Amino acid sequence: MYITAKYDGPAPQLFTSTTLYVELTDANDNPPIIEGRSALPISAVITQGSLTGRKVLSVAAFDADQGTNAMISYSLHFETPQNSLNFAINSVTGVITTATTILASPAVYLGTVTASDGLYSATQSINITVTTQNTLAFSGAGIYQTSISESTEVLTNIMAVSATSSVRKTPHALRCNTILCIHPLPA
Ligand SMILES: [Ca+2]
Ligand SMILES: [Ca+2]
Repeated sequence: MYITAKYDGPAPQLFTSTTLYVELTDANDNPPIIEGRSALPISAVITQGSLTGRKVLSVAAFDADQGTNAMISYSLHFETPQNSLNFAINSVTGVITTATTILASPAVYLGTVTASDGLYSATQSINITVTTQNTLAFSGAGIYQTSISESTEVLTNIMAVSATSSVRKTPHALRCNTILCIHPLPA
């Protein structure tokens, strides 16, 4: 913009002008906004035994300001503080990963992700469910041995083996019993 000065004294009248440069700087007047923010928790499911560094979920936010006023830092807090030992959030990317091998199961972790620009912040609740890993194992060492006579009749039972599910233990064990038989050779 231009500035003009005018001399109103006795003649002659005088004028002079100069240029004024004004730099408009950004003010931090916009809060971070979480993309797809929901009043309900964002849910994720992982399996018991998930190793350290496994991606669980991510939260992203944008900010309409510029420069440092739009720089967002993410943090993660759990309702039960010691659960923070199990998960970590990348403060720059908002990606949540396991921070240890997840052994607890079944379990539900309730937490809140905060996106902050240093002045304003936005939050999103999260819900991480750990499901039990179901494995099936033969009883004992899983190695079986027996002997039969060469004259054993066809369809004679020679041995029973069993396997147990890790999910359904006693008294409601899921038990699969298999009878090994001698079958006739295919025609
Ligand atoms: Ca901002
Ligand atoms: Ca601004």
